[in-house]
Amino acid sequence: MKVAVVGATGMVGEVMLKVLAERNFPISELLVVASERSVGKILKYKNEDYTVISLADAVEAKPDIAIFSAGGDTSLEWAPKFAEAGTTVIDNSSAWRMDPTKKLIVPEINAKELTKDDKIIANPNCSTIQMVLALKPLHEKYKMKRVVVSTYQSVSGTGLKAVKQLENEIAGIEGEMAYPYPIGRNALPHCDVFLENGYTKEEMKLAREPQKIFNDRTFSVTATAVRIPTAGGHSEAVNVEFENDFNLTEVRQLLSQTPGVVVQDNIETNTYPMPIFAHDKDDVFVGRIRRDETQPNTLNMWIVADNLRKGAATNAIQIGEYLVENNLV
Ligand code: A2P
Ligand code: 11C
Repeated sequence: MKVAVVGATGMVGEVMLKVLAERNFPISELLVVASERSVGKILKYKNEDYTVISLADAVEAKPDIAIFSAGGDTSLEWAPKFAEAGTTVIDNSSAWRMDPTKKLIVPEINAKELTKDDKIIANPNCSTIQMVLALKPLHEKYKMKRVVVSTYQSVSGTGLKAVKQLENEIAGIEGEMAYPYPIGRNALPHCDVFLENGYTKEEMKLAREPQKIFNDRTFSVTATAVRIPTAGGHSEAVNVEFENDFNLTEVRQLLSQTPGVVVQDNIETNTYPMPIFAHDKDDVFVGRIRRDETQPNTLNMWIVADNLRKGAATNAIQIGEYLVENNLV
């Protein structure tokens, strides 16, 4: 496959190159693409040097697959140009996710929807991916009615500038601010921009994307998204009400048997998911599994994943793997 990584110099782009190499993605030619500012820069892939090229040159090269993580505006402008040239675009931005003509894919859940005609495929938001992966086997078995999620999101989700802000604060250095307030020793109930309904865009991604991924509008999700001073890894407290009752042993069993999900749940040994355990891993970790004692058929759990991996790069590359394995590119 001729593969382009668009946004290769960015935080997610860097992880994409790493994950492509780790998984030995079948690449015959690799194009690393970024803004004009970075053209000519050298990036490493499998210990070899690759020179960053522009978007225009990348379109002309007609790659089979282009994996984008270069922001929504770049995707809106350039994904259609690649698609027109015959390239299949897997886009990690929020640009196309809710477009009814585009599919929103978590491979373990709905890759079967993909066909050769899907030229722009959307990768869901990081905090959505880890939540739906854990909810999938439970929804199939007990049928979800309502989900209440509160997130504890790392600064890496915002990008390099936010990582730098946290590092500067820890080192006591004054520098550029990515957030309107300090993030060290703080918690900001403010991820992405505020919308007219009083929610943030991140909260509305969590509310809307799961229905599209499950192709099911019979359940609803409400969210509060909070930024915390963690370098990497998003955590979520998830409360789910089901139509049907469950038993906790079976819930743990269902989750343990789900590809991509790892149960870490033993209060006797203080075993529960944390960002420091999830770091650099592709799995989604679930623990603190317990019954909500305030109402029937309701479960509480704690879900953690590396937001740059399963939440972004790994999920996008798994979509690419599915396309290749099923001759869809
Ligand atoms: P560049 O490094 O040249 O600015 P992050 O989210 O970590 O900031 O990364 C964003 C990625 O998207 C970077 O690789 C960045 O390239 C790329 N990017 C940003 N704006 C554009 C643009 N207008 N055209 C192409 N790539 C872009
Ligand atoms: C965050 N979820 O941590 C974001 C980062 O819609 O893909 C990714 C933004 C997106 O703030």
